[in-house]
Amino acid sequence: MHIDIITVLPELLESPFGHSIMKRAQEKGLLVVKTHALRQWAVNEYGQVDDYQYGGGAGMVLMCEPLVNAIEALSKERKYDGIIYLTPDGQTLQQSMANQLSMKENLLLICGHYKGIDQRIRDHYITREISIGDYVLSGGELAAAVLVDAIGRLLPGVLNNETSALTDSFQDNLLAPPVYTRPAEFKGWKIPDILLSGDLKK
Ligand code: 6GU
Repeated sequence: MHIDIITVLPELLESPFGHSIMKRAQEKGLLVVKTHALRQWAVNEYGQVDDYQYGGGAGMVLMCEPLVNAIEALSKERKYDGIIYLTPDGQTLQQSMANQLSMKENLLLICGHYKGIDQRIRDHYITREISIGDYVLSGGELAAAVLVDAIGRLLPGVLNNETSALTDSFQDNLLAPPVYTRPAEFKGWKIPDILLSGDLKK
């Protein structure tokens, strides 16, 4: 799977995919994540990508032109199965949505910032709007990181048996049981006897 991310803050997305399972998924060639700084499509030499909103009101809005140029440039490289805008007023991310998206080949994620992006981009390019919960973040980057992690770990071959997604708490809508590791007693706190019984089924 190939995921492109357009952002005004590529630095914010350097670390989330550089460790653990996301790192391994990329090393195995199962996942490619590329961030693209929106500023390379700025409208002037000052690197401008945002402007005041019509009608007044506080906060800047990401402009049409840099976003259109970014989307068009990246769309020449590959055909996207979805152009997703991360926004707090989008559809709330759920496991079923992650499952569905993990079956796509190419995704383009757009991170909003400040007051968001010009509505015309949403009207003409965005195929899906996703939120990661009912609270407001400063930008879509952290939400994009959450989405990519949720999708990436589902790609066939990314997880091994031990970490299989099929036993995840939310995969079957059941809560996972509590887990313990050695020692069997710590500070007088004992693990449940049944775990020491040697009976795997129980
Ligand atoms: Cl996708 N973006 C922002 N800015 N805030 C959020 C969010 C997204 N999801 C929950 N809060």
